[in-house]
Amino acid sequence: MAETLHLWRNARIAACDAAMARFAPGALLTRGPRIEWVGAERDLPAGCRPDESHDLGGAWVTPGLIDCHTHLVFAGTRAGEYAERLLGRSYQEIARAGGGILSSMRAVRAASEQQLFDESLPRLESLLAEGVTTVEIKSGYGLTLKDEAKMLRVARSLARALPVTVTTTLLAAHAVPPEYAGRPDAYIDEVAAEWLPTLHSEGLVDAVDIFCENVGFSVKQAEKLFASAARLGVPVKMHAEQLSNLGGSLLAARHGALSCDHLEYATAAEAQALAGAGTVAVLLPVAFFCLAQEHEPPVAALRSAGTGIAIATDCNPGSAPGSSLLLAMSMATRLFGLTCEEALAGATRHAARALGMQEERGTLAAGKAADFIVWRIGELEELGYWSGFNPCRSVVKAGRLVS
Ligand code: DI6
Ligand code: FE
Repeated sequence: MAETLHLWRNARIAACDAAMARFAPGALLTRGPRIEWVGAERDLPAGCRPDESHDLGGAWVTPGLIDCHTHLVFAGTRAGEYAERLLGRSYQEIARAGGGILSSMRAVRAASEQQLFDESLPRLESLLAEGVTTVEIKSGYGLTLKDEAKMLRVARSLARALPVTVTTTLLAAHAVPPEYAGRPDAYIDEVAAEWLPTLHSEGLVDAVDIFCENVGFSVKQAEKLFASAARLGVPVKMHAEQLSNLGGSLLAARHGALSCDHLEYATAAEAQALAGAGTVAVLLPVAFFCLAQEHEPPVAALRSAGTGIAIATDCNPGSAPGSSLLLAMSMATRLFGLTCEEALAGATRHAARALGMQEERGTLAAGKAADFIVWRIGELEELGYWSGFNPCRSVVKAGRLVS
């Protein structure tokens, strides 16, 4: 049976493509889960006979937002550590004393798969409610083969529970687990040689990531992991230059990583290298804010190098306890100096590239997924302006109105 043709008309459309094209009044034609046509209403294909027509009343429409960096599957919170940080203890001090990521690890290991799912679901619901239709979810709090698999399976089940596309990233290289204390090289060898191939063969891994940092792993260790990923054809990503500069981003560029994330301490030369490799710079302003960081990412250098800049929540219990991409976009404008338009492109087109999904998502164009959002806003710049208010009116996921 032919799939139903839907016309969504009388909209102000922000395609979020490279030209940031706008159509007003604009229209979209969708057939099943795909966009068939998008443009100005007066250019609608002659003789088009939609099965259903929806008048959007002049509302703004953008692609479904994409949160390309989250750790949203976790158990418990680290509110106690936050209180300590407010009193002056640093994130690194807490990590070195066995708290931080290892404290979330203990909570995740102790949680059943169902508990982990139940605790994580509201965070994904919160993203969906504000127009996020694609989310990347990392593991990294299990730190055993069994518990990393548990986290990744929960990420997959969340995708079945809600109308959100989920991509999974193996971040076993997040911290050295107690079983390998003092032996980070042995741990990376195990992850590279055993865990990654096993979890990949189970269909649980869409990409691999590593926390390259003075409290995380070295560039050399990252290289080992990336070599294993390359053998399996798994794309790589990297947390780099967040708290210090180890030069991980240069390795990420050499390996053609999908994205390099954080980058507060990155240099202009590193921005250039990322641009040359087509690696997206993912900025995470909520973590910057919650860690009270002062060293800003080199936005001017990224811009002039032409590096794609994506914005994500980094939703995690330690450095970014929150689940609002709209807030992250607003923080990206105020804290990092992005324009509202750059923040919107960062949560759509560039975020899609950071996940290797640019052929299917991130812009409104014929052939792409019919994921789009109808907003209750008067000006497009309100996306990037509201700081703790959600103007999402409706979500269309794969051609279906889901909220
Ligand atoms: N960088 C981050 O911002 C998160 N992980 C990472 O590598 C923080 C994770 C945490 O503190 O739980
Ligand atoms: Fe992160």
